[in-house]
Amino acid sequence: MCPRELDNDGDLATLTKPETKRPKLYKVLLHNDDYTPMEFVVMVLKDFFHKNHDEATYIMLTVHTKGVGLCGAFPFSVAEAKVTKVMNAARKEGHPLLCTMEPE
Ligand code: TYC
Repeated sequence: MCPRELDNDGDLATLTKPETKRPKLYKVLLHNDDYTPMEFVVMVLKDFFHKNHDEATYIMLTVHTKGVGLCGAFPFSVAEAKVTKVMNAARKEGHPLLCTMEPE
């Protein structure tokens, strides 16, 4: 709805300032486990999150040492699709890798 205010005549005046709504974003997270190979996690970060080799390696090592790491932040349906693709790829290869999303 357009924002409105009362002008000094008491009429309704429509403000011209456009509403700029930022879409709500969801963080996609990778979680550490003891079994998923490091190379598989690097591949996931390159193929599904468009990271280069150095970025992917850095994020993978962050997850490995700290337990969790950020892959990126996306609108809900994009984040949901990425989580599904990562989990399907991991299960297909028999890895227990966990990928989750949460509001930013
Ligand atoms: N900890 C795993 C290993 O030592 C590597 C790993 C990194 C697993 C990141 C999951 O999200 C992960 N093989």
